[in-house]
Amino acid sequence: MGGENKGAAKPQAVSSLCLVFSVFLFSFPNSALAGNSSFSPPINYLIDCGSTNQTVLQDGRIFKSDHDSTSLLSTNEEVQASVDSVNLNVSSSLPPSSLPLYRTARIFSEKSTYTFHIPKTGPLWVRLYFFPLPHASYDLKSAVFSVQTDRIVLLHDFSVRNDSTLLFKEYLVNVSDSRFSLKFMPNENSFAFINAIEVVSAPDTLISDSATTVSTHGEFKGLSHYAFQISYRLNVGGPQIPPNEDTSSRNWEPDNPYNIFPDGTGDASVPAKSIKYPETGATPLIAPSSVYATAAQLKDAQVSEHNFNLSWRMNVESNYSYLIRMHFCDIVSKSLNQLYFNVYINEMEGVSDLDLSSETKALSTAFYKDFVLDASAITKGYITVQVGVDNLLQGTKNAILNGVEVMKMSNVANSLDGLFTVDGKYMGPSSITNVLKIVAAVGLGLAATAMLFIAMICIRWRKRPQGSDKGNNISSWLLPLSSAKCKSNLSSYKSSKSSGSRRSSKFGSRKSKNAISGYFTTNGIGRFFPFSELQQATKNFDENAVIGVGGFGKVYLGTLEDGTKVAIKRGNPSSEQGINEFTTELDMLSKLRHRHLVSLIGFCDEDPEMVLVYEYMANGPFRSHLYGSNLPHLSWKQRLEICIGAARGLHYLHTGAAQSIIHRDVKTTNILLDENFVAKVSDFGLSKAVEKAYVSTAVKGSFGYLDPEYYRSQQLTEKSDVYSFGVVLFEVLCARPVICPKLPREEVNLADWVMHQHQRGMLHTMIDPRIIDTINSESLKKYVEAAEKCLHDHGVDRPSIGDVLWNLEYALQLQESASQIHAPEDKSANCIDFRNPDDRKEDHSIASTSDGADLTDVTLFSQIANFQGR
Ligand SMILES: *[C@@H]1O[C@H](CO)[C@@H](O)[C@H](O)[C@H]1NC(C)=O
Ligand SMILES: *[C@@H]1O[C@H](CO)[C@@H](O)[C@H](O)[C@H]1NC(C)=O
Ligand SMILES: *[C@@H]1O[C@H](CO)[C@@H](O)[C@H](O)[C@H]1NC(C)=O
Ligand SMILES: *[C@@H]1O[C@H](CO)[C@@H](O)[C@H](O)[C@H]1NC(C)=O
Ligand SMILES: *[C@@H]1O[C@H](CO)[C@@H](O)[C@H](O)[C@H]1NC(C)=O
Ligand SMILES: *[C@@H]1O[C@H](CO)[C@@H](O)[C@H](O)[C@H]1NC(C)=O
Ligand SMILES: *[C@@H]1O[C@H](CO)[C@@H](O)[C@H](O)[C@H]1NC(C)=O
Ligand SMILES: *[C@@H]1O[C@H](CO)[C@@H](O)[C@H](O)[C@H]1NC(C)=O
Ligand SMILES: CC(=O)N[C@H]1CO[C@H](CO)[C@@H](O)[C@@H]1O
Repeated sequence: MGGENKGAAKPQAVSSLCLVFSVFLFSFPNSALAGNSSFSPPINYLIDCGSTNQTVLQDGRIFKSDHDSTSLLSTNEEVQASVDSVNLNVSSSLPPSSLPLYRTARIFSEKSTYTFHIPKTGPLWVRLYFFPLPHASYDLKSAVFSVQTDRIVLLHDFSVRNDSTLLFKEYLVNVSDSRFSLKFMPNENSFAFINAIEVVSAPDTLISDSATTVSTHGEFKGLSHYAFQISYRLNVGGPQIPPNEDTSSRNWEPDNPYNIFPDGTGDASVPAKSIKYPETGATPLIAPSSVYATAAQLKDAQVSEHNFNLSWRMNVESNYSYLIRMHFCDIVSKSLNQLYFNVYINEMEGVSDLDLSSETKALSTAFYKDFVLDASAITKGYITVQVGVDNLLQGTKNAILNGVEVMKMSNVANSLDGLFTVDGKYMGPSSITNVLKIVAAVGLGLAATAMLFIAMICIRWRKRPQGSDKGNNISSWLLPLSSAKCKSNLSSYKSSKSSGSRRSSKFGSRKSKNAISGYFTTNGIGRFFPFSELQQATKNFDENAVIGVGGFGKVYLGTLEDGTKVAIKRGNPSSEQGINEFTTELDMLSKLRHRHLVSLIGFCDEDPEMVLVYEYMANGPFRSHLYGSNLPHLSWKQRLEICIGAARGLHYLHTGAAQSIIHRDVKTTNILLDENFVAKVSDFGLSKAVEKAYVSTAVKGSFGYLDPEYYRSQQLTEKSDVYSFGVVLFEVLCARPVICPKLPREEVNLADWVMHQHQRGMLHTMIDPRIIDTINSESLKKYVEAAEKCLHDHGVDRPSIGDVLWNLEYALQLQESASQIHAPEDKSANCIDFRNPDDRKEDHSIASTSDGADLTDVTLFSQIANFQGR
């Protein structure tokens, strides 16, 4: 772990709400500050882990909470209720100057993954913030864990033992996939934590492929195949340059702590404006002009003695190679061809007679040089960088250095911490070879013992990676959570259910109903309602309170004593199907908790009444916002967000619970919208838990949405839901009923007709005319592509709902980025007040919490989504 970067976090005062606003209104995220030379990262994920609110730093950067980043990052939101997500409120134990990011943490007791969309491949900064906050049930100082990307091990068996140190780790990784994941893997019997994460694009030109090898002076090729950890980044001869003043949100430390003979060093500086960049070579993205505008040089007295090196020493970890980048800019000479000096790294000559004049052809012009220092050349645990007078040549006796960066390079195991690969394979000197050596030395007599030893090693060996992999694979989305608790309770419920003969009487035997209520009480999932309370809540089931009718009976809007509005489903005792659906729904909902599933508040089972009580969804069914009512129409972005929410709910059903669950009745009337237009999937009356790969069952579902394959074969799979969801997607795009008997025969069925029209290139004739002009064509393309795949005849050809979800999110990003490009005023003007009301409404639907997060969603979106605008 070394001493690298400790305490590199820079001081920040607490930002008050007032400050939040002023920062927001009058300054813009880092790129804007840097003016012309700015780089707006196409990927810019800033996450304050474990916080409930977004966090605005003084420099204007906004870190979103990982709870409400759901529009950007997919979440398995089951985690919200979990003990693993803990908000820590201990501002007292932190240095007052520390970044607010350190004030909350998220704790993982199992392997957990953050997954990010990567719209543009290339180099990425990955920045991690750690601080072991005190916590009642977790001693974060004792946490031991690993952190990995898909290919690179960033931290292995890592722990933060010192609770007076803020730890900041910065990496540069190359990403060539459209997804990037960051995995937190606790060691056995331990857990992991993280305070904040940045995943931000780095300029493509940042690292070129070649450098000079210090020990051989040869060329080192293939740098782009390495991952790097930033060990040091020094602005030599000048002050700290904080992230908001850098072109790529980097922090540059002052060099004093590393200067070995500071007495011999004089600082030089010029105004940053006077720094020029050459046509080829250094650019503002390599280092901002403020780095080149300051330098260390020899003090006059030392110059006259001619024999003095300026020297900096930085502790590093042995057994890694390092990329060392030195920045030069001749701001000390009066004219060209006066300054010649030597550059040494670990007492080896890096460059002799470096002549900046011939490199840059002008004074005050930026220049940098990359060196690779081989692991074998680091024998004492540090790197020394020196510049010194070249006594052989004429000119001024001086030497300068403007900046230096030291970056650890990934090793044979693709690791930046240890010799284990991401798969847990050990790449060091083989321990088995060692054992064999022992065998040879000790002789045959001990061979058997040694063999045993080998066997043990092998067994441990096998166990390790598998065990660490298994963890939890509920979903690839952000923050998966164990469903173990659910499972154990589920099985007990299952057994009690099968032992009680539920269908023997109208509502099942008393015994099974007791089992149900017992289940609820032990789990605290729902509340038991006395029937009288529900009578009161609905004014004795007043017909005027009816908001829907289902197979089992009617749904009423009720108001509980505390004023909470709820939807109350009252079973119809005369309907056998109703009872079945009723029990299925109770069964399903009691094990499912997800932000995008309508949740059950409680129930009542006073004979003969059986009533379910749900959260009330103020905006009703999605369909009524599409057609057939006078409600205002939804924008394309809102529709996308609702579809994404519904897809997430279905994805959770298919993959998130102990068993895969097939909804079987996906349609726009079963997608309900809450007061913020957050979509929730409802009506589990027909749902089936899948025990085996296929379930053969009587065909049920809704006409127009029904999977033709399921209809033919009666084999039910998750892909039937995917089909229905594909129909929903076209219904949303076209805003017409899926079956419309009044139309000419070939147009009656939406799914058939839309595919037909699409094949003829006539899709535009079908699109909802109210929004057609606002849909970005790329977004539309992606969306239609996804919808079309869902409607494949054969289930196997259809994507999983997870893939559909992914594509919808991508379509949303494309729409977002397009609106940023076409409406630049939205970006530069502040995003609160000058937008039209329609747009503002959309933002509310993004914000999943009511705490005003919509304010910043806009900016964050513009940063994240603006990947086309470069
Ligand atoms: C921005 O930089 C480019 C070259 O880097 C230059 O040509 C242009 O004039 C600059 N624009 C402004 C507004 O400074
Ligand atoms: C979240 O932010 C809102 C308003 O910005 C504030 O009222 C609330 O106290 C914050 N909550 C927390 C937990 O900091
Ligand atoms: C944190 O704790 C302090 C007192 O210890 C309290 O005043 C403050 O409201 C708490 N903040 C949050 C966000 O809970
Ligand atoms: C923790 O860090 C502080 C400051 O960095 C240092 O003074 C102290 O010795 C460290 N404690 C341990 C146990 O390493
Ligand atoms: C890293 O990215 C560069 C371009 O950004 C690419 O040429 C190179 O092949 C990548 N390396 C790896 C290992 O993916
Ligand atoms: C400067 O450092 C190099 C390498 O460490 C050394 O060979 C040289 O003698 C030093 N020069 C002076 C003047 O000390
Ligand atoms: C470096 O590697 C060598 C041999 O692989 C090993 O003996 C040594 O302990 C390692 N050093 C460190 C600091 O890990
Ligand atoms: C995790 O899930 C992915 C995709 O769902 C699958 O390919 C992979 O094999 C799973 N891993 C484990 C360890 O179950
Ligand atoms: C039977 C069973 O495992 N019940 C458990 C259900 O979950 C609660 C708390 O999560 C446990 O206390 C019960 O033992």
